[in-house]
Amino acid sequence: MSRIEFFHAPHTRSSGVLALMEELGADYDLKLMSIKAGDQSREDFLAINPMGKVPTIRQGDAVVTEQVAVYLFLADHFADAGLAPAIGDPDRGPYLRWMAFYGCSIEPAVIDKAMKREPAARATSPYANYDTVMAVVNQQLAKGPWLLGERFSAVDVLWGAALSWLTGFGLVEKTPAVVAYVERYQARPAVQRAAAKDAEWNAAQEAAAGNG
Ligand SMILES: N[C@@H](CCC(=O)N[C@@H](CS)C(=O)NCC(=O)O)C(=O)O
Repeated sequence: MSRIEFFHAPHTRSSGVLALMEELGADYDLKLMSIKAGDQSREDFLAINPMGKVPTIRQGDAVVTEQVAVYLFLADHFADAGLAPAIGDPDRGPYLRWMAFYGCSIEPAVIDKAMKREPAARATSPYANYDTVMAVVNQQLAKGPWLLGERFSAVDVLWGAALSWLTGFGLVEKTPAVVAYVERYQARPAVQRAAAKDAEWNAAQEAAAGNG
């Protein structure tokens, strides 16, 4: 079977996938990119992901893009790590629900709010409205410790990484439930290893660009 190639740029949405790789103990070929240097717009990368976005995964000719698909794919591929409830497991449905909720509801809601864009009418909007999204998220996180209760899974890496940057940029309110969840996520050794790698790569890219 072909090896997994991971196209990653430090301090971006692919940083969560880097943390997932650490959590999974995954073996992969790193393709390090710099957003500032414009690597995402290079022809050779656009031939793989015409959206010019990270995270991007390639295994042989199979390309996986979009965070939710990437997390699902990797957690299933490295199933021995136990971060993906299997088909038939009662946690599988809620696991898929919170994966999809991320891409379909919280990201569009938060970006619309940050850009001060009025959401579409409730009946048409994919996420109802921002306040409803955040109320539902907070209610779930307050049950804790993880989105599936006691069971930590790949969906927590997606949400932990996202809520880290969303609260960091002030795009999501730091409620007690959100803060406690982010703290639990950031305390994980795998997440800390990924953050250290990312910081090192980011510093190297800055130095190469003459900003170091
Ligand atoms: N829909 C994509 C969004 C990924 C995304 O926006 N990635 C940003 C980094 S945070 C990116 O690659 N930006 C480069 C660019 O658009 O030039 C996903 O869910 O993976």
